Amino acid sequence: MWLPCKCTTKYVAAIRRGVSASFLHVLRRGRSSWNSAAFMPESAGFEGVSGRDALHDYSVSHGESFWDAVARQRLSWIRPFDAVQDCDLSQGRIKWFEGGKLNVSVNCLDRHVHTCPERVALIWERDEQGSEVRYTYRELLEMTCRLGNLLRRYGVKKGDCVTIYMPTCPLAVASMLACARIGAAHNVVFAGFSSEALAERIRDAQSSTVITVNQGVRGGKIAELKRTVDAAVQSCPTVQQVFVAMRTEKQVEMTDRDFALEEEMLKEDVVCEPAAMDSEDVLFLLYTSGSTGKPKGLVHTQAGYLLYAALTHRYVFGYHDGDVFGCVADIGWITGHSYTVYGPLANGGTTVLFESTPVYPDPGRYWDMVERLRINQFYGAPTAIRLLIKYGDQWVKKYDRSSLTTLGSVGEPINTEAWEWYNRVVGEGRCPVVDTWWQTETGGICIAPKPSEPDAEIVPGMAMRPFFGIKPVLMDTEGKLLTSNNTSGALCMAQPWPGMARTIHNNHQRFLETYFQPYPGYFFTGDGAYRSQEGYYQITGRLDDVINVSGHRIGTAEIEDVVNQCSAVAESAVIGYSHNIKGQGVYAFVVLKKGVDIQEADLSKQLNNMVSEKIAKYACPDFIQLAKRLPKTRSGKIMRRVLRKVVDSDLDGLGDLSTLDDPAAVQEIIEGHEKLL
Ligand code: 6R9
Repeated sequence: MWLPCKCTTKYVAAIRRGVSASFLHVLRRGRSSWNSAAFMPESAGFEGVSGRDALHDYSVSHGESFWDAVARQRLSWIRPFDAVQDCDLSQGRIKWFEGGKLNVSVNCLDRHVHTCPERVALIWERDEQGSEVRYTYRELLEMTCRLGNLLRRYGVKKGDCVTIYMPTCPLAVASMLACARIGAAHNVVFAGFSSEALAERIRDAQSSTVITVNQGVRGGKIAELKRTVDAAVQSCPTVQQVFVAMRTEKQVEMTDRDFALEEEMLKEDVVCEPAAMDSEDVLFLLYTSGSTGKPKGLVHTQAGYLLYAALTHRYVFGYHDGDVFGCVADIGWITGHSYTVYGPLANGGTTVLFESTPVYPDPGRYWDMVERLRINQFYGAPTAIRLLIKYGDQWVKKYDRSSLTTLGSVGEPINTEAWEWYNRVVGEGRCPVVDTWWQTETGGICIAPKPSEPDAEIVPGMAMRPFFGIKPVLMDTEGKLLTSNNTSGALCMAQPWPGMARTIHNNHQRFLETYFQPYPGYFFTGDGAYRSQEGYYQITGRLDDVINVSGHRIGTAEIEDVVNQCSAVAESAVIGYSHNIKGQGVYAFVVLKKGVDIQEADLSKQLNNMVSEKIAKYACPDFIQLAKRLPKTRSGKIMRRVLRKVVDSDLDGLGDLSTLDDPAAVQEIIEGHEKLL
């Protein structure tokens, strides 16, 4: 694996000499605006606005001038934008900062190299505890430039899409930034996905180039990532080259199409001219699950996404220059994109790349890391917190956590017990716990307790306050706006914001249908929420057939698709059920084909193998219940609502069963469920 080299200062020298006039102009502007430490209201001239709530009101009622000022201040532009926004939610049209030109990698790297080249950008917390490696901004820029030049040499152009199938590591970050530098889009695929899931994403993105590692190392276990890529690219005719980085010493089989990444990088120059990108050019695709059909490649663009990631990173977590930010999410998810990579780097921060698991080599791993790296803001998932609670407080208390100032939570609702433990045991009651609600679609955090006035209350388990520029609303089942407080409904957004996704790759129609048609004029999140008497938001969970297993989003339809491919299976219905560690677990109802005789243990083995091969391990069913038939409506639709109630043991809540084709099916399902427990 590429290690930092202390001797090359060529890039810094090049910057000082002046790489190109326009480029230096960008750097100077970046520096001067960057150092204005004060938050927006006064410095940007929002007259008469003081305090957090007034600023929030202003950001919503004067969105144009708010985002105009923030975008000019926070980003370094090659060419300033002509218009702040051209959005119409009723049409699903979202455009920000048109006419502007910029380069995201310049914003994340060069401007910091110009002012403080030796500041640490990345701390790679390798799986092997205590072997962390630091990379300065200068080193990360060099790595990025070499990679950018390499991609260019292999024909990757502006507008192409590079698939990155790597664990969280510096070369993965440099690969993302190298794409941004030359104007290619990236498509990071979570390295836990199977070869089929990877192939599907490569094909949809039509990548000519894949970047991977020989092997991954996580929790002391080896994952044969190159082998997974080999299997995937067999069904991906667009792939022309695969670059393979060496995470371990192990030599892997290389074909004519494969190239050793580090060796190739050594041939490249450390200066790489950044492409001037339009604000609305694609920065990346990221595939995520929906309630129906195949995973969708959500598209994020350059300026709006970066601005929103940077702003939320700074203000939700109270990030200050010199802090160490520890987001433990994998870069394969949006959290890794926005809060391991883009937000912190745009802010010139020091960001931790966590390669391991919360329990490796023991359940003290996170807190040992906090002590060793002096982490100030820690950002993790409730599922890990719930897991760690089980092991006891001693694993936390063993380590010095005095560096911590803020604790973040993301990915799923955080239950009160987990919130209290995080707050009391991990944070010693001195660190605000920020439960952050957002989605791949939203690009960055939309609802969180911070920023707020210093002494403002935080209610356990509540995401609470909309971020600047965010206007959440609740809708009833008829699509009417719920205006009062102390009410629940479908969570929608009434106004566009710069970080929101622009489309689904190759399927704009699906984008419109999923997010903009359910409540015309609004962006529909797919989640339900409760608004308290005080006006605070609490997320109650998905309203569609998407479930959340250990913070990983998965459509039940995707799992059913695989289960139904099993030769013994006639049909199936998959639902989520409440699981005390994972948040939700996977429960599959399976109807066998007539005449099939199979042991339940064999069926379970077969289905687990199939799901982990076709999707990923986390999507495997925890329970498989055999059923003679599934409860259906007269029009043949499976009544999942009934199945959910049975599994939640809420038989009083079964509701109206009059549309059922055959009510006896429900009784059978209830009996089968009781037997399984
Ligand atoms: C960032 C991320 C999005 C879905 C989202 C919601 C759930 C995320 C949450 C939360 C309750 C929170 N979710 N954060 N639910 N409280 N703080 O996780 O993106 O993978 O796209 O998942 O996750 O259901 O709709 P993504």
